[in-house]
Amino acid sequence: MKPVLDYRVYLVTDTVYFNDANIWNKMDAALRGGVTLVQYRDKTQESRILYERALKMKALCDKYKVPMLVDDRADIAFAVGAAGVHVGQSDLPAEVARHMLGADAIIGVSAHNAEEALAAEAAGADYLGCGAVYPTGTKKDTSVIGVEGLKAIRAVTKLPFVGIGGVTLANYRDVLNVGADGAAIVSAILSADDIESTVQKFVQLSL
Ligand code: 3NM
Repeated sequence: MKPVLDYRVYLVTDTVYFNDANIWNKMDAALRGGVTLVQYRDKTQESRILYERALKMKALCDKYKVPMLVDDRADIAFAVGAAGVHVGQSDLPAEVARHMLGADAIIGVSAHNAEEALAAEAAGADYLGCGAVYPTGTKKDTSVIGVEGLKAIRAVTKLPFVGIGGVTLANYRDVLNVGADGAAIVSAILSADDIESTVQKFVQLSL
């Protein structure tokens, strides 16, 4: 059966954080704090390293019973038994990821506007990642769509979607208030001084 995911506080990783030997303690703190979903996203590594890190991340997520998705790489998602994959507009098409991972896999698709949201829905996406909501230093090749952009996507689809890009404790409620089911967050969690309590605050705000 396809799992029902909780998109509220969706932690996404970035390659730079894996340069820090402390990354696994940071992930553990985020999971202890209550992140509801994790995406292993690591753009610039060779497949063997991706596989080994994804396997380690999956074991950690399993300890907290939190589902894990893999960015871009359906093969790595399959190899480690992840819940699914998240694909961007220049990654494998959603239909192909679905064919590779099966009916019960979660397939997330990045959508920057209503047209991409409708195309993703037609392709069988389970949820959408929409952004960048706010300016972000974590991903260079994106542009800001604002909460207005999220509203336009909410107007055309009933699929669950998360806002991504520049989401912090200060603006998280604004993202939920325009109808997003949650937010996907990198730096506001992984760069926080106290990761566990920061995640607890996001969770509190989501209630
Ligand atoms: N995708 P932070 S923005 C991975 O716009 C990613 O599609 C984006 O990082 C998009 O929470 C982004 O540190 C990075 O701003 C989000």
